[in-house]
Amino acid sequence: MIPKSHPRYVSLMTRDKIVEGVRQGITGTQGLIAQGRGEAFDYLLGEKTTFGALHAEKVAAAMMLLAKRPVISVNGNVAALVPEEIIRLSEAVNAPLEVNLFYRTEERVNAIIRHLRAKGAKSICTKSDALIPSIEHERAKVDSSGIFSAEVVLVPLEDGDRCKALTDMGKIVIAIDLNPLSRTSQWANVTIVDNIVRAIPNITGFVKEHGKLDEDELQKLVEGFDNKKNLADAIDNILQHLSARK
Ligand code: PTJ
Repeated sequence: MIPKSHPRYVSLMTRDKIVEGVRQGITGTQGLIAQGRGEAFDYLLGEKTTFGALHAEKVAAAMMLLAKRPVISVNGNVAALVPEEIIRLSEAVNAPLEVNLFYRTEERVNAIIRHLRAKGAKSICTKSDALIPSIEHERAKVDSSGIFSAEVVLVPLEDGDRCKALTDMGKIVIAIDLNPLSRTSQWANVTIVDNIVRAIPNITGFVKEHGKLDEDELQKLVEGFDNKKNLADAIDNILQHLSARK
């Protein structure tokens, strides 16, 4: 048992959630490696939400509210780390959840659906009757009334190929990825360079704030967002954080 007074308490508890996800058959073993990579970037960013990430989260909230058909993609890491939080966001923006795995097995897809339902999720797209064009085999499978026909897709911890394929389909892709250099980060329309455990509650918070805004006001928040600049700022944040530690 890790005491709350431990200086790395939050990081260690997050790690435990991923380990528990693997134990429950929700998270893939590769999810442990992904979490380690994420942790390293989070460390370089100072383990806090930067001003740029907060802005991207605000834009993401507006985009999801503006979308007629937003969908939230859930993988094994997301299901282990932020199940309640992702359900809350899904309800706030009226976006169904869809389990979409990189290392897909039907067993794990069903385990995640059961896990989300047990946590209270009501809106989950569960068919796998469509394919993302140009993606090979299992990880191309999606729901025709979910990701396949969505206008805006939130993809936390996505892989680069699928992110590109979704943008090629004309969708607006919002990624959450602590690595500003990843192919996913580069391909997405909006990249939130933040830890998912902070990003999801922040987006939901902005959705609540934006609730009072009309469509034109939401549109103004979205207009002019430049993802290249957003990513360059994230790299600057890392450099500044490192220089301050010299
Ligand atoms: O459950 P599955 O089968 O869909 O598999 C999910 C993983 C995440 C294992 C799979 O998509 C994968 O291997 O992803 P990658 O290629 O390792 O990419 C994950 C990206 O997410 C990396 O750029 C990490 O830096 C980033 N990342 C990891 N943990 C977090 C994170 N970003 C935000 N918050 C995190 N907690």
